[in-house]
Amino acid sequence: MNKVTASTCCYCGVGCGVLIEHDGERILDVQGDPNHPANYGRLCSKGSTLHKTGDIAARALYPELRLGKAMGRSRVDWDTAMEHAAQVFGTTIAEHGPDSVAFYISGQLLTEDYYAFNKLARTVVGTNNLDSNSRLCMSSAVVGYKRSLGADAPPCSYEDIELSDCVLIVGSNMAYAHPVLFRRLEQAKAENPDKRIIVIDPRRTNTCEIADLHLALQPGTDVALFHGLLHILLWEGWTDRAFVDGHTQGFDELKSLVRDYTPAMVSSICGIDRDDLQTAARMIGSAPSFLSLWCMGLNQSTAGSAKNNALINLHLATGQIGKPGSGPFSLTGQPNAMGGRETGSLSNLLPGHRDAGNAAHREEVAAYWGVDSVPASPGLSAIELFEAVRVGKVKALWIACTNPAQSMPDQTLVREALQNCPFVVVQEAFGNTETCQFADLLLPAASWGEKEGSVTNSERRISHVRPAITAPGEARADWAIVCDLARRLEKQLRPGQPSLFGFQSPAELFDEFKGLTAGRDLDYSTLSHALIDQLGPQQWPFRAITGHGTARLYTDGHFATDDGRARFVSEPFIPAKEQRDARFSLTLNTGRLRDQWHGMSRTGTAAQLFGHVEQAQLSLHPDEIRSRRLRDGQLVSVRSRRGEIILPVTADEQIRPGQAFIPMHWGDRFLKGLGVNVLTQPAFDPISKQPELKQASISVTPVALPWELYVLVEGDVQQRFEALRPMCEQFAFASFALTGRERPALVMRVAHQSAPDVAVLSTIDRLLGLDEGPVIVYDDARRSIGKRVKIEDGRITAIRLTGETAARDWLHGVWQSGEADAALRRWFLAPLSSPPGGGAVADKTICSCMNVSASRIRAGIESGQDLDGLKQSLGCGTQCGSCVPEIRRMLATSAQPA
Ligand SMILES: Nc1nc2c(c(=O)[nH]1)N[C@H]1C(S)=C(S)[C@@H](COP(=O)(O)OP(=O)(O)OC[C@H]3O[C@@H](n4cnc5c(=O)[nH]c(N)nc54)[C@H](O)[C@@H]3O)O[C@H]1N2
Ligand SMILES: Nc1nc2c(c(=O)[nH]1)N[C@H]1C(S)=C(S)[C@@H](COP(=O)(O)OP(=O)(O)OC[C@H]3O[C@@H](n4cnc5c(=O)[nH]c(N)nc54)[C@H](O)[C@@H]3O)O[C@H]1N2
Ligand code: SF4
Ligand SMILES: [Mo]
Repeated sequence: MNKVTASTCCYCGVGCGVLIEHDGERILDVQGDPNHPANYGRLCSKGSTLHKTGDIAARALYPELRLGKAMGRSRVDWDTAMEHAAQVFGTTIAEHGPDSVAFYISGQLLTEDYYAFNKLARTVVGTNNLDSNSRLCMSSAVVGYKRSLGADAPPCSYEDIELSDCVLIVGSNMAYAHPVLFRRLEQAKAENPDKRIIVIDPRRTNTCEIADLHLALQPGTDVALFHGLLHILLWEGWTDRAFVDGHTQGFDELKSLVRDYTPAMVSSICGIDRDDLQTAARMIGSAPSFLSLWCMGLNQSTAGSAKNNALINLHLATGQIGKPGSGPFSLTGQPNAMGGRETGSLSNLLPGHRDAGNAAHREEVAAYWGVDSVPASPGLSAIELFEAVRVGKVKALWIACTNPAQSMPDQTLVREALQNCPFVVVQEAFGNTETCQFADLLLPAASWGEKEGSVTNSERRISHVRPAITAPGEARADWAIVCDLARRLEKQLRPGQPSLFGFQSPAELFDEFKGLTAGRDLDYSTLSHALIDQLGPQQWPFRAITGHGTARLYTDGHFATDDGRARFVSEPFIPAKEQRDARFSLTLNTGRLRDQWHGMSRTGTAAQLFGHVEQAQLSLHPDEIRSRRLRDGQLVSVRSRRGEIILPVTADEQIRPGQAFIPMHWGDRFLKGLGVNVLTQPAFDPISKQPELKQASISVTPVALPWELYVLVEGDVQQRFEALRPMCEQFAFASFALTGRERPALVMRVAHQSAPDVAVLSTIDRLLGLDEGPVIVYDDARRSIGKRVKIEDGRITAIRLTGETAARDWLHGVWQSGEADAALRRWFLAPLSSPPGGGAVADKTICSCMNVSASRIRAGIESGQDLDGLKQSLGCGTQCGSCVPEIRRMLATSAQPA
């Protein structure tokens, strides 16, 4: 009998409720939970394919230990693994002090996992060296809220997206990164076309498809833009003097600062039209309610804190906060970035929205935990932490639920750090991530659908995450692993004292943690897992007396500062650290794709999710491609001051000339090289310590790699991938992807200066099963052209092309059609590998749910169909709706005169 378990999606900070259908052992299907207030049943392309991800062959199943850096890891039992870890950590602490060890954790952990890590670091170990990947994500927003409003609390609710008259989306590509919220906004705009939407982003993203105004500002110039808007608001008298006088502080100083930010100056700094600036100010200044939504375009910057505060200044100056449809609303990235902030899981924080640098806060927390003190010495933030590891100050590093060897900037240094670190523990659900390569001890973690706890989404709403099935192999829940370590360390470091880690369940951890929120801005001390089950997900602060949470903060104009007044923050515009110059003449921007999640450990196991974008690409404006004499699809070397990768280049009208974009998802697995972050810079914001992942200067030069290899093979894709990947180190370029729905296949593309040894090709053939069975072979050794196709039961099951690979897209099509017909045989006998009838153009899947390709949509548009017509005839956009912005764009572009 199948069962259904209500839980949440493990991807983004929207925090959608899901209904997991399962048989107790396997997850069979996922639906949106109609009762969950974050999504009311909707899911995006990632949430709705959760059950198709997480291939067991990619999971970490057993603890593995390496006893010397030159050795491989071997399987051990949990007791041996944990005893070894405790012994190394204990000895390191005894010999070098508590700050010689560190924990690097994640916004994808559950609140209970987070709390356990926190208590362990701050009590038993006695260090503030506990930081999370939220440092790369939300830490500028934390600073922004605290400096302006007094507490790290997003004041709004999702319903404000519907209620607002004017929505400013800045540095956020919601259409891809928070699709279910975008869907709500799209629908609200359709119902009320007077609703104004402004998008501020250097790229013309799909989010812009519903915008009334798009300001394509120069990268990193947001502070100047916000100051410029305030300048106009003041000049036009569009500020709320009564609100400013009654509820804020510091306006005069800000006024004198923004006096200099004249429309002329701002339009020249930001590269935007003066009229557009004026229009934006009018939309904001005249709107009955004004909401802003932002994300990494503001946070990931050396001016991240200043950007956040300059934006919040606009809300304070117009009194647009604390009322329906109004307020500054940061979209959180990860599913539980908020829980991390609540439990104090950045090196400078303590649980319950407290600060590690505040003596009174330290005393409160120490008293609650029943310890003499918690450490006062400042902890290391992510970038500083890896640098301390690299230079040998930190000697034992515990990494959980994050993949720094893919996601941190300046990979060359990060990998040097991981390589040099005497002891690296990686607590991971998937055993093949970039960081796992560096693990001396790999601990298999239970993952989505297998673990219990709680998460807080962007609108402060706490959900109960419920397990559907048991974890595979010997994988254990994160909280349980941490408590196990803590109890073993206690024996060494707090001998004879009662354990602080007697927790038997996540509910017990929650119940202890929540006491630390009592009397604080986020107070949810009366909530419990059981109460959430009874009342549904709740927004903090939560009061037991009323029995419900709080939709909106600061409705009485009283802020979380000492005197109750919000603060204007006056900081000048400072340009991004790296500017274009003669050598590195393009500004590289990085960010998300619609269907991939970060380092792809989960989404990279589902062929369906590669349909939209199959490979890593460098996007440049068509003029830039032309003036550099490049061809669309050509391989180029992309260099920054820190490293190099080789990628195909592609023309993209969304990017302005002078700029470039690479998706953030590719590390060293699906692409040869160290991934996009070998290019990015570690420079960080002085207050939030968040690195500038959105701007790095690069150069782009063509590379000549005439010898090509193309491989497509069905079946056992994970195993084949693992086997083929190491072989690609010898080639200049290699890229992998999955393809196909019913019969997933692995695709590999390689390019090199010259043909490799025949032995290399034979090994590849063996790994592909092309060395035996019904294989058709054509070889022209003189021109090093080779074709091999395996046909079983009339269907292609493996392809290998060498020399040149012009027929690859056509062959992919033949494979997909399932029929190896006469055309295939004719092509085989031809001396060249060009496909019959010229080359087929690679077709991408636009609608992933209904499997509708770009070419079919284009044909529909050419036959005169509009969005509704396309939905009806092709079914595209009728399921999760994540592709609708792109279909709108295709309609809009085709409507333009050529
Ligand atoms: N599909 C998908 N969704 C995700 C994720 C994922 O991996 N995949 N990850 C989740 C996480 S952890 C996060 S943090 C969020 C991130 O969500 P977003 O921040 O919305 O996504 P990004 O693509 O990183 O960046 C957003 C935009 O910032 C723009 N930008 C770059 N520089 C600047 C600038 O100087 N100023 C301004 N105004 N804009 C700029 C970029 O062009 C980009 O369009 O997404 C979450 N959702
Ligand atoms: N260039 C560039 N770099 C970026 C960004 C960018 O925009 N541009 N964005 C940054 C941002 S905002 C973020 S949030 C980071 C994200 O960077 P990471 O945190 O490195 O991203 P993930 O790949 O999601 O890593 C999470 C890991 O946890 C594992 N995992 C999944 N579930 C569980 C579980 O239940 N327990 C455990 N223990 N492990 C689990 C997954 O397999 C995965 O390997 O990337 C940052 N890096
Ligand atoms: S918007 Fe998509 S990825 Fe985000 S929580 Fe909802 S279903 Fe998951
Ligand atoms: Mo993030």
